Amino acid sequence: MKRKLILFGVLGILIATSLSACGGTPAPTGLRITDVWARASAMSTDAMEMGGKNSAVYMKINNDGAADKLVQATSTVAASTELHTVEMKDGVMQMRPVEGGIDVPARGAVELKPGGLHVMLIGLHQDLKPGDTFNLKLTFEKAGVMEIPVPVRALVQ
Ligand SMILES: [Cu+2]
Repeated sequence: MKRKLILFGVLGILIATSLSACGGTPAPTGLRITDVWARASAMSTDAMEMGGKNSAVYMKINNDGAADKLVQATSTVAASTELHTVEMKDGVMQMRPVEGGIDVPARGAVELKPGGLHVMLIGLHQDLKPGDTFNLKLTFEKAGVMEIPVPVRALVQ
């Protein structure tokens, strides 16, 4: 009888130790961002005349865990940073803000690429030149905030 009690006691300590070990570090999110790049900004006077320079960031969000959602992106290189998608309207490709965020499927991936989903940089404070790098903060519904470096690449025509 006494031996059983001691055994349970040891078990209790083991469980308590493993629980506190888990509590000390953030849970692994399972999100991996790959293939990140931003389009180099156009240096033409046309862009200036149209009220400022814009650019876009593309990436692949890989998810090894449960479903999540990209709800916000922020950066210091532009006046505003929005999540956009592209859709066909009256035969014309148009982009618009994504409502409610970009879904990241469980054990899957979502790709932000030219002609589709993208992070829009509106009103650049500086030219984005090939070879430059800037930071982008991504806020996910479950995983929280992730800050990633974004390399700038020339637009491939
Ligand atoms: Cu856009």
